[in-house]
Amino acid sequence: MNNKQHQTQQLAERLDKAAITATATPQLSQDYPEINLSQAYQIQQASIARRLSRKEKLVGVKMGFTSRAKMVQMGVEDLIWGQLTDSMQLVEGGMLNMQHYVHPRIEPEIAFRLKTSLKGKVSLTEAMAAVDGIAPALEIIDSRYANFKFSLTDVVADNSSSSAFVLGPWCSPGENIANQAMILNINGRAKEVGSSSAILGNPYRSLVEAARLAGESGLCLEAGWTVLAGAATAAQALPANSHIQLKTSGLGDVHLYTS
Ligand code: OOG
Ligand code: MG
Repeated sequence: MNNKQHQTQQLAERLDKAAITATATPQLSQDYPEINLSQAYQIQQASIARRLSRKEKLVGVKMGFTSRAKMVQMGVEDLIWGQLTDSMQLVEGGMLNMQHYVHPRIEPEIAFRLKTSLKGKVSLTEAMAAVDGIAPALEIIDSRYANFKFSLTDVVADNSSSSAFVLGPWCSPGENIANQAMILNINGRAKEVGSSSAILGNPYRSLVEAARLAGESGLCLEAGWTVLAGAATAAQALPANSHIQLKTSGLGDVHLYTS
């Protein structure tokens, strides 16, 4: 193992431990300004390998910064992606234990379920043909960095803040997803109101980008996987002892409780 590979493993361990212990860690870019995007994805990959060695299973990928609202909120302009494992999935209407997270936030999203694999450059039509279900989804993001502040390489190394997700009922992909109203309610109050069209104009475009970006790292989106298209609005801080609901105009709702 050369020095860079050793550093990649060490930083993956640092981020993995920060996640497991729900303790914030300083931004990697402050200590190691030389880390580039390619090494950041290698750190992400190494942190996922640690999860897989603990018997977690890869179940999909998530896209980030696919809406203007998210780019503006976090000050990052590039599309990013991260990986989802089975242990991150919560049951619909389930309870999230806030003590397992540093400073979790909640996002209103759309999820795709794939019936066939997608790798590399695919057309919009090919991406649509690979989907056998679409669902409203809540993503819980939790940056492992202090104050939820990071650079592009920091957030990529940190698996794009992935921490948990909840899927609502699967609908047929024939439903119109390009112009769904998305209302994020916290304790019965609308905290974010947006449209699925905020996600790259059409959430299916996010699936095209997911296949392309994962393909650049040699990863194929597999049949049966879930792909989260990215938040349609800015994220909201997740309060304790609360009821969270995403209401959509035509895809149904998804719920979560926090302790
Ligand atoms: C990065 C993850 C962004 C989304 O839906 O845009 C993301 C972050 O904001 O911490 O999940
Ligand atoms: Mg998200």
